[in-house]
Amino acid sequence: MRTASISRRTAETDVSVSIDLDGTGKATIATGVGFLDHMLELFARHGLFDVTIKVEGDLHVDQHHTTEDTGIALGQAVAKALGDKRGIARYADIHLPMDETLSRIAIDISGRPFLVFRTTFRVEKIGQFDTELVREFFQAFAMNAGITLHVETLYGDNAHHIAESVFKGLARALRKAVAIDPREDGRVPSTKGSL
Ligand SMILES: [Mn+2]
Repeated sequence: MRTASISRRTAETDVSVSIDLDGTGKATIATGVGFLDHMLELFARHGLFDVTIKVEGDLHVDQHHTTEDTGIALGQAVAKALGDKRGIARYADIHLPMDETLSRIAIDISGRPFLVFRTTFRVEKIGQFDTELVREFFQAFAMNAGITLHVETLYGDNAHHIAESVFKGLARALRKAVAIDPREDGRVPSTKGSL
């Protein structure tokens, strides 16, 4: 079973995450940040991951710690669920259109965390959500999942569409990268023998 649960408590947040990489897209998300919940529900649905996330964050400060720490815990859960990464496809990429926006996401489940993030927003807020927190989430996720993650929005205008395109793209690319490739026959997909 490729499942994992992570509980992470700091002075700023208390985060619980469970994930099943081989799920059906079922999401039970309550971060206290409506827009983040929306993005994480998309992530579960388009990844076909079953995801449960509960966060008690210091939202009286702002949404930064809650967003970042959710990314940390979700990344840790993905890494734990992947285990020794036997049999996975490892690499995947996708172009994800959302109306006028097009984003490209490429993933290597490498064990070498790295983020390239070439997505910008013309506005500071989507509703109550600070658009700069999209990058914070991706940074936290990539570092803690141990993946090389390249995100670029090739064009786009609407901030909600841009955010949605990168979250859906992350989900769709990750879904392909974690998929079991029968031709790997349970081997770790690296000439080094480990990832
Ligand atoms: Mn939407």
